Amino acid sequence: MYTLYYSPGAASLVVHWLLIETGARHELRRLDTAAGEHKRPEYLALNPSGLIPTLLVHGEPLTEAAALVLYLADAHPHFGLAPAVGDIDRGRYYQWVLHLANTLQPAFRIWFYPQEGAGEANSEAAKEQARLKIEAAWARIDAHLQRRGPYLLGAGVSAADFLLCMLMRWSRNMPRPATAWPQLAAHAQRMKARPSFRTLYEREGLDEWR
Ligand SMILES: N[C@@H](CCC(=O)N[C@@H](CS)C(=O)NCC(=O)O)C(=O)O
Repeated sequence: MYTLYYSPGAASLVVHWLLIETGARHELRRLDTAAGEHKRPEYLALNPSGLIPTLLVHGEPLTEAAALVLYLADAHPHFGLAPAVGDIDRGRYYQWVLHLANTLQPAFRIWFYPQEGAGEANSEAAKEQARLKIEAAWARIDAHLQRRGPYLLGAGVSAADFLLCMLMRWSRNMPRPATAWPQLAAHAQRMKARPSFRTLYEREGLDEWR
């Protein structure tokens, strides 16, 4: 039994999506970020960084969205969302999940919280650097999908594609969203066509980027 602490559209989205996709039994605890619920002592006891998401697995807290993606794919192997350990595709899978988590996600953090890195006075410059990094990542992934797609690992979807799709969603209001790149646009369309995506949107009360 899982319990997901989430906020609509936040980094918890990919975890929620995989819980739905795998049919895993779970309950949701919505955090009101405007009220600072994710900074209260009871939540910090679960996630000392005060960030979203946190997943309770049989009552034990796990954090870091990408780690939760890897964990859930392995915990529900019959869905085939992760290649076998030792297979070269497993290496490629790690490569993509870590690339997304280490390169794109931190750049989005700067895009959405530009004051964090270099202070309020330098927010615009920080955002501009983040935008360039994000766009460079889209170009790289788009070229990869063109050569080796339609999914990150080729013919079959993996948990990495869910993470990619969440990050693409975050770019929807940027000057050049991910879907400006044709292979990424096709990837997003395919991922959004999954029945689990509709359920996810209903449960999180989302409307944008359908
Ligand atoms: N590395 C963390 C980052 C999570 C993160 O930045 N979450 C954002 C929401 S998308 C958050 O908690 N923001 C609220 C805050 O920073 O106060 C993860 O992947 O779980």
